[in-house]
Amino acid sequence: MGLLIVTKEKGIETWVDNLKQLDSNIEIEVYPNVKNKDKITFALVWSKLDIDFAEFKNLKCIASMGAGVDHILSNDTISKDVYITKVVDEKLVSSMWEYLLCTVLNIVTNHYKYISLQKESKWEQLTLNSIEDYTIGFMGLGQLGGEISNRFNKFGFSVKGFSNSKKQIQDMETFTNLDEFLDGVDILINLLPLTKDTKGILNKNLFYKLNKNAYIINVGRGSHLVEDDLLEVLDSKHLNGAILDVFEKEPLPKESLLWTHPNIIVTPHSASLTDPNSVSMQIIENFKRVSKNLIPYNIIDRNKGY
Ligand code: OXD
Repeated sequence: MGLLIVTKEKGIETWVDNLKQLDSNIEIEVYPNVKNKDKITFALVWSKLDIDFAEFKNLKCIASMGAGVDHILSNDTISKDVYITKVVDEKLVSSMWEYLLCTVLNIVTNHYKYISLQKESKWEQLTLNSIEDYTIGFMGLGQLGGEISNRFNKFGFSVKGFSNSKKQIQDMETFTNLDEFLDGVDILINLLPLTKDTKGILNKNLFYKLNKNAYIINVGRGSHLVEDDLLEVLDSKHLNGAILDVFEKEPLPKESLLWTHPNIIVTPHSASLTDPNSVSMQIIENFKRVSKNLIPYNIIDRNKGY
């Protein structure tokens, strides 16, 4: 029984140390330096890598290092019998909540606009707004979206939620019809999973259904957004701004127009990051479960894509 780590990102040593501390007998290999492929029963995967999972004949489970699994599902070498799991972790929820709260309050208090005005040494008092003036629309009401939309609701914002299947969230209007959901939204937050149905969902057509001067916050996946459409609608002045944490191509290429657009804030996929210290325990638990032929926790539905 062996565990394989597959990632292009840094931090491999932290994962290895944490996993070994929890199970000193565990055998860990790091892709692509695999001595014995037949020993691997469990893979812990982050980046989209050109790996042929079919070569790992005894693989039982592929665990995402994050909440998203699109990087795994885009690999078509995974047998139907292999479980795919995602991370469910309170720390992911709390860091995403802090990022979004800070972003939304910067919008409400005009801080993004004041930063631009300061660059031109311009003293200009903008209209004072308050949280009651904004309706936030949450796309995606899963573990992150469900909990965080509820926190915004309790904070005093008017909140609407959209999801593929109907969700009940206390004191919140939820929709499965996209047009009904978009009507009246001032700040759109995307936390949808990336599937064939949601790819490109943040497009021109959708932007024009939001209130004039609305903001887009994309913390889902880069491929949800049609970048050229966003630039066009920002320049048409229908949208006021966009805060983007995820991109079609990461790291965002130096020549991307998104870096320099005056109404776009770019952050480097940092809204919420998996903390190996917090998550290693659930990885070990699932590694042990599949070793005993038990179903792992937090498996995703491959047909739905999340
Ligand atoms: C995740 C992410 O999927 O960080 O957890 O994007």
